[in-house]
Amino acid sequence: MSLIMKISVLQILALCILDGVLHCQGWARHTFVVQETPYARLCSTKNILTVNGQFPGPTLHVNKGDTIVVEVHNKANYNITIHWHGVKQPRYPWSDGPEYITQCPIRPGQKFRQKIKLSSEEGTLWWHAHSDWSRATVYGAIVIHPKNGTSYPFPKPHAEVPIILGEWWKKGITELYNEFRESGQDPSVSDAYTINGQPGDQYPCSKSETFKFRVDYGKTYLLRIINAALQDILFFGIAKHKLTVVGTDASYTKPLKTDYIAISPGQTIDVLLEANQPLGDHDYYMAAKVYSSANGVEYDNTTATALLHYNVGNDNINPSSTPYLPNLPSYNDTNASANFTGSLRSLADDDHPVHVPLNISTPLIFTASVNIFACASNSTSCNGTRLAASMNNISFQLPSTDILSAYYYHIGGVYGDKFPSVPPLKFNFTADVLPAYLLTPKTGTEVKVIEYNSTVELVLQGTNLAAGTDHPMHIHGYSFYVVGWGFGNFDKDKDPLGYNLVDPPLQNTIAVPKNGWAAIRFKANNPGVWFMHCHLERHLSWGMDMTFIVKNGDHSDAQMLPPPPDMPRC
Ligand SMILES: *[C@@H]1O[C@H](CO)[C@@H](O)[C@H](O)[C@H]1NC(C)=O
Ligand SMILES: *[C@@H]1O[C@H](CO)[C@@H](O)[C@H](O)[C@H]1NC(C)=O
Ligand SMILES: *[C@@H]1O[C@H](CO)[C@@H](O)[C@H](O)[C@H]1NC(C)=O
Ligand SMILES: *[C@@H]1O[C@H](CO)[C@@H](O)[C@H](O)[C@H]1NC(C)=O
Ligand SMILES: *[C@@H]1O[C@H](CO)[C@@H](O)[C@H](O)[C@H]1NC(C)=O
Ligand SMILES: *[C@@H]1O[C@H](CO)[C@@H](O)[C@H](O)[C@H]1NC(C)=O
Ligand SMILES: *[C@@H]1O[C@H](CO)[C@@H](O)[C@H](O)[C@H]1NC(C)=O
Ligand SMILES: *[C@@H]1O[C@H](CO)[C@@H](O)[C@H](O)[C@H]1NC(C)=O
Ligand SMILES: *[C@@H]1O[C@H](CO)[C@@H](O)[C@H](O)[C@H]1NC(C)=O
Ligand SMILES: *[C@@H]1O[C@H](CO)[C@@H](O)[C@H](O)[C@H]1NC(C)=O
Ligand SMILES: *[C@@H]1O[C@H](CO)[C@@H](O)[C@H](O)[C@H]1NC(C)=O
Ligand SMILES: *[C@@H]1O[C@H](CO)[C@@H](O)[C@H](O)[C@H]1NC(C)=O
Ligand SMILES: [Cu+2]
Repeated sequence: MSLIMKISVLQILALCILDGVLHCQGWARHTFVVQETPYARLCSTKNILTVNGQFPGPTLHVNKGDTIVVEVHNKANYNITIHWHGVKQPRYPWSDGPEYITQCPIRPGQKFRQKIKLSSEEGTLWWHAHSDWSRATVYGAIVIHPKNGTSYPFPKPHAEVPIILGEWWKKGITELYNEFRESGQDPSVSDAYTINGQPGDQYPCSKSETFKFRVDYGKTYLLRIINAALQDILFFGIAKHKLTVVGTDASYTKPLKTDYIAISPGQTIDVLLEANQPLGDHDYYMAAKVYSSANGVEYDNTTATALLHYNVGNDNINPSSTPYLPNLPSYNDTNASANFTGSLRSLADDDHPVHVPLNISTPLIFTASVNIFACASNSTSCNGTRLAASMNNISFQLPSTDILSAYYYHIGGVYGDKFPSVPPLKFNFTADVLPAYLLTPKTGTEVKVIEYNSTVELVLQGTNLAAGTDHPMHIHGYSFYVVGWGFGNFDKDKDPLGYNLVDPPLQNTIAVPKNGWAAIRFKANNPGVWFMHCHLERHLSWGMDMTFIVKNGDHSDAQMLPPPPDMPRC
């Protein structure tokens, strides 16, 4: 035991010596202190949960393939966990973070050393809290640089910046969450969207703090855009400037020139911005606003802005001039959202080959539905019915101890292994009118167990139960190829003929279009317990979730690594 410890210490030292300084690039250590911090926005101040007092939280800079260590200290009064969104954590689900799936919460006063194991990811990812709705303010960027000696598959930008989109409520997040839980209805809509934590000058008391990005005419910049909003897919654009998409979810794409992007909660999109507008006396707004497709569901119709400012010798912007605003699609423009998402293509060149599974061993079809339950009989605030959500008609219930330890230590009674491979009932999923008897799902904590190295095709089918809308589905532990999508019901005979098996985008989050479907493929070569869920926080809380258990392979390098000694306990 102590010999092993000594060897690993020596290995770490060796890496440090190779780097030539007392700073170990490959095994960098960070400390995240989760705490309550007062922040003023929209003319009032409230305490929010932050990491190290920063909002947005600190950016982690890593190189492709690194393993880093983050020691998370919980100095707040709430349970917390941290998830490294899009980091596959090969064979090591222990640090993945979703509460009661791979770990018990880090309780107030406790700490947890998390190991973040990067592998093939390169580009932009992010980290966020994964317990209740604390991710509303507990988030930050992960910037994954190319390995030393390699570079971007595009000319090196003059500079780069994370652009993190978020959502702000005047009331506290705990209050918002408790009201949502008690009412059984949709949550209150946000009071503002934010860009790097700032709503921008379309909102009161926000002008002086507006995020400002300064550029030189003629240069090209890399924007690493992250949607950290709780509840909404967003449109984003910059007035009079084209964006060239070059990556999504830490995987490069073929360059795609566009006036706007649609970005799902959970998703990241890297774009190049050419500062090519004639010098004038105006600034240009970059702006984010909602895409909300559910009929009759309220939405926040405000617009967050930041400024794109050209450095001119003597800063001759006329202070009374109004910056130009971008023209973004209308809040309900499903075509604009689906069309953008469907236009992404993997780079698929010699240095960035695609490995789409072609021989599928495990075909799966999961529906994603919004549902309705009767109120609990003892509820005083619930009015007749409450909203719920499900996949394959099971509304997922979080257990009270984590599924990963239950699996690893063979503890019974925590979860069942009966998650269905196909919808238990076939109906016209996207019909305009559906019978009421379909509306109420079952509840349960069911997992889908799959063999190591299975080749999985999963068709995610949206339904029009309760209210059809888009569902940004996110899977932990994997990236997947999006081989097809469409509106209406998936047709297993016709739709596969239209699949893109040549250069489909590699993502970890895919917006399943309103009353439509998306087909994804991945090879199940990462053993462990991996959560899959809608990244709209209200749908996640209502149960639009499930869990995969990917079994160990025969060889020792195809098996889960043992847990760290400081796993939090329930
Ligand atoms: C990266 O490579 C360069 C030479 O290509 C070398 O000078 C530098 O020390 C390397 N940095 C690290 C962190 O390995
Ligand atoms: C947003 O909605 C509010 C309330 O319905 C309305 O007063 C306002 O004009 C709307 N703003 C925009 C920009 O559509
Ligand atoms: C979008 O909303 C506008 C009014 O707000 C409505 O006129 C239009 O029909 C809607 N479009 C779709 C596709 O629902
Ligand atoms: C979306 O596209 C379909 C056909 O491609 C068209 O029928 C429909 O009117 C479009 N909707 C909007 C809101 O543009
Ligand atoms: C997006 O819309 C454009 C113009 O309407 C069309 O040419 C293109 O095929 C659409 N792309 C997708 C993926 O639907
Ligand atoms: C496809 O996979 C099955 C096992 O799942 C195997 O028996 C078969 O040989 C494979 N076919 C091809 C063409 O690789
Ligand atoms: C209602 O009853 C359930 C158990 O039946 C319990 O878990 C819950 O805390 C109760 N809620 C209230 C508001 O009393
Ligand atoms: C309760 O539901 C009824 C019928 O749907 C509705 O008329 C009433 O306004 C609701 N009350 C509250 C407090 O939401
Ligand atoms: C399913 O519902 C849609 C929308 O109402 C309708 O257009 C379609 O014809 C229906 N499909 C079947 C097979 O009934
Ligand atoms: C879901 O299961 C419940 C309980 O068995 C059933 O009443 C309902 O019709 C099912 N709904 C769907 C969409 O399968
Ligand atoms: C898993 O698949 C890879 C190739 O895709 C192969 O090299 C490896 O041997 C397989 N492992 C097992 C345990 O089947
Ligand atoms: C915090 O987590 C512990 C361990 O799971 C649990 O017993 C406790 O109820 C949680 N506290 C809150 C406020 O959720
Ligand atoms: Cu959803």
